[in-house]
Amino acid sequence: MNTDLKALELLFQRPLEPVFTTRDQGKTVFDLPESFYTDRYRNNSEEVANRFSQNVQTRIPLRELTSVPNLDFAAKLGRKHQFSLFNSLHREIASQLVKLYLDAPNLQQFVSLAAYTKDRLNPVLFQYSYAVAVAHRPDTREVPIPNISQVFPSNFIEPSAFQDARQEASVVEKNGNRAPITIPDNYTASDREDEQRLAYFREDIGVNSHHWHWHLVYPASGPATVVNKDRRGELFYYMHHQILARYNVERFCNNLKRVLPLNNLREEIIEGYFPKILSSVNNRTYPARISNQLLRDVDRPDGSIEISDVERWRDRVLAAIDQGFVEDTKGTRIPLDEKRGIDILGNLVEAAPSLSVNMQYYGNLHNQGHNIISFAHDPDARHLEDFGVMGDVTTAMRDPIFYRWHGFIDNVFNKHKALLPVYTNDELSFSGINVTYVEAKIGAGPARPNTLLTYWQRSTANLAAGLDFGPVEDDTIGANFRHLQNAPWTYTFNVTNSGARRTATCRIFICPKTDERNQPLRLEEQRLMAIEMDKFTAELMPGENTVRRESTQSSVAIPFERSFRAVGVNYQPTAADELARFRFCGCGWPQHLLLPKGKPEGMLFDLFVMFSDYANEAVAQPTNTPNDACSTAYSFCGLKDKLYPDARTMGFPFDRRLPNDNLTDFVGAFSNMAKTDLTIRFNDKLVG
Ligand code: CUO
Repeated sequence: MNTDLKALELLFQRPLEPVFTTRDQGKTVFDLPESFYTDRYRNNSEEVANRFSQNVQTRIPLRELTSVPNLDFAAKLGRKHQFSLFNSLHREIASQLVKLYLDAPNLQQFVSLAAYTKDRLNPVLFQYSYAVAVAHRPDTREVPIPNISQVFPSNFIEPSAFQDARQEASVVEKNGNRAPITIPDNYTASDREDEQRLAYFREDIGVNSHHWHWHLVYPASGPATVVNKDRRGELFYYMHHQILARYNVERFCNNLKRVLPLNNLREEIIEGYFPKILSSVNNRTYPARISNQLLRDVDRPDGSIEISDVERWRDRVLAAIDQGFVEDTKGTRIPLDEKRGIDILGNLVEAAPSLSVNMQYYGNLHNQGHNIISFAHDPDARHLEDFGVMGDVTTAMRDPIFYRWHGFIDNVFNKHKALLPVYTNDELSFSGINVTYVEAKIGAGPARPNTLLTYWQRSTANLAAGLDFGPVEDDTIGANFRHLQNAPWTYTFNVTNSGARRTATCRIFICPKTDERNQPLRLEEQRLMAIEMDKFTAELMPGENTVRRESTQSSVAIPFERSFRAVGVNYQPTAADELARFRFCGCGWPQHLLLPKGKPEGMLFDLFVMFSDYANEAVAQPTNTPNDACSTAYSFCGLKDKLYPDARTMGFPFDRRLPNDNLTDFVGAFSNMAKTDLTIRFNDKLVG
């Protein structure tokens, strides 16, 4: 491998250690120009360099910088401060840094720039901006970006596990002999707290790293090439909408009622949250929020927010939705129509400063909500506490309040969608296509059709990249944790095509049938909680067709290995196609949570499938876009460097009101749709 590319990969490792220490399991060290050493080490740079170059196999020489950057713009964010993408100041710093990295004239200069800046910046800021740059530079396509849980594992696991990890690393030197570190189950609260029933979902490592990865692929600030992606505002709505749908359904599975959206910022927040995870930059646990906390105006050195600001923005956004248009800075009205409306709203509500049609007027609704909530415990910094988990995309989904805040945001979008015309027969039908049979069945054996299974599993993932301790010869530390799992299944659909050969888009959803009290849900409720399971194209020949699809092929999920793939040269595949897969592929819902938990006695869902006409939905991609092998989770993450591959609005057909009162009537009215009862049974055992 090209040493520059290797160097880039190694810069993800050991985020808190100076750049001159060894990497790659002690085998590699950078040969740094004298000017790269920070003041602290400059006087004895030779000694330092000698110390770390003993026993190394590879030395990677780095070039002098052709121009040394002025990093004053980043000085406001100290090395030990928490970095937040929701904070406008931090986002602005990151945006400048990303630009600096993207502007590096060639690969060698980019490597040198990254190495030079690494020890002069807040480490989380560095890792984020660096990852965004690696993901977007055309000459770094081959560099794998490690999962955030591997770079900053302490943001994901219970800290007492780290003591074990440290001990294990110093006592047991050899790679294969080290016992994985066990992360305890349910460590954040007792069952006295009802919300704890959802901890397996909120605190899942794969869920949180997906969310981090999504915001890495779709940053709200930065150079236009990075921010202004096809339908990003709509995707912000849709990805978070699906999280809410999944969370609400998961609540039903655990006999809890739907999330109460956080409509009133003046009311006490019932849900407390004590995260018990460490921040890597300052070695302190994330602050907690006690139960029944009242939100207050935030007035801190790095930003002030008044609750009344947020309320005013909310009212303006809602008024715009009711009127059906937004106004840009010149007062020009831009309609919130069926196609573009949701994209405009997504960028405006989030908000992405360069894409919001009028940031001054519609404000920064979603981000500032995160911030106000994240400082509820210390709004004026009198206790010198940093933000809670809601302040960081890496950790926000752990807190029950995340779902209440995003429940409110989702309702804003849903109000817009509800005002659009009901889908017409023309839009919903596909003439000549008749779906006659629907089935989902586990494995190839004699399993009962339409009964799917979930259970607990323990898995081990290597979190070594971010462990800045232990003998350097060996960077393998496994973290062993419990997570939900599902038995893989196969869908089978029989479709009769009475016309010529056609291409169809097959859309699969599951909808809950009843709420937590076993009361039947109306179609209008079901559609808002419809969970997208998969979407793919199928060729339909004249006559009878059988369409089969594996659950593991889902367009929303990525396999466990990809959520938790190991980093480092040793783990990287060499074959070109596999290497391609290995690239920027960490975005995607974790496969092990593809299916809601269900209930021990079985929980009933509607399994819904729709075949629509691909001719109306195909998207012509710009030519010369590189082939990207890791596009399997495109429903939530889009395609790298390409247009979103489905011309329908996201969530179709459930994103708008439907012409019927219940799902049976709806499906009955269209031959290109079908449904069946699906039971999800949860086996409360640890399997495998
Ligand atoms: Cu992903 Cu609020 O946007 O956390």
